[in-house]
Amino acid sequence: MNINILGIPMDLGAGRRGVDMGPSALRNARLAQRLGELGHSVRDLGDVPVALPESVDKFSGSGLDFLSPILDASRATVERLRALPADIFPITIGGDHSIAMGTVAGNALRGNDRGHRMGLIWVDAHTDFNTPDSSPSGNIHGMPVAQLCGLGNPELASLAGDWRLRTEDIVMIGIRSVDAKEAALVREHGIRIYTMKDVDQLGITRIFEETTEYLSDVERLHVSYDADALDPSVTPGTGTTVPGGLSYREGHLLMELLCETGRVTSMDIVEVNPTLDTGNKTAEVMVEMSASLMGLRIM
Ligand code: DIR
Ligand code: MN
Ligand code: MN
Ligand code: MN
Repeated sequence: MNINILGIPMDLGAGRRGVDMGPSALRNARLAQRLGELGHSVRDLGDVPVALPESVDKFSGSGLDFLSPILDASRATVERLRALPADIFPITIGGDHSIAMGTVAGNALRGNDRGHRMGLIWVDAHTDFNTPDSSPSGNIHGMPVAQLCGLGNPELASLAGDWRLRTEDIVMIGIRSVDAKEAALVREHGIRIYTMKDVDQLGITRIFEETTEYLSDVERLHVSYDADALDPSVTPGTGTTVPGGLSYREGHLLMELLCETGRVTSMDIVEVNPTLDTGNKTAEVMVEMSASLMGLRIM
């Protein structure tokens, strides 16, 4: 496969600094080399420019912290991705999870200006379905899925023009932290959610089977993998750890099973924060997760 890596060193959407170093940490953990060893042809496109918080006005947008520079970086992400040929598998590396507004929009528009029907597998401790009205933190990294569905801020909602992610084309796995008003929103919009209770009770294999069946009609399939989906003992280097997450093997198994379907067309790795890490452990684990999705086999 032809894989393109695109870095988005964004920490404007998160409450803690340092997640902008995620792309460097993942490159340092030999992301491109690891995927190359699996037989892929890998190209690193470098980084999308993202403003430094020190260099911009935090309150320049309408009511949301760092709205203007997040819009700029998201628009640049959309343009980079939509220009890629259809046979490329993009791996976008963050950066906080606000980058997914641009990555999902850009991948949806790739090869189709009106936008493909896109399935989204959101692997995360959080549902990231806040709107500016529901969010207790005001951090945009807690809002990307709602924004992609057209809720919330109108400028963030129209990164792909009129294209919208359909609420019935989303599956979330690993969930264990949802804000009160956010919970009402995900229920109202009927988002398919597998909490950690479901992971314990059903197991990853059953969840995978239900997920692929549920998303059987989509044209493209994007996996957005937040490092905090995994248990903090596995990925300590991330800004909003929540105990009781996916085990190392559960994280891998999900990627291995998704790989076997041959249906996944793009991926994000987000929320790797080396300033909170033990060595470069979290980046190393996330590189292995992406290798599993891209064909790594034990034997
Ligand atoms: C929280 C945290 N729900 C918020 N979200 C995070 O700020 O909206 N998502 N950390 O990954
Ligand atoms: Mn997230
Ligand atoms: Mn999260
Ligand atoms: Mn369906």
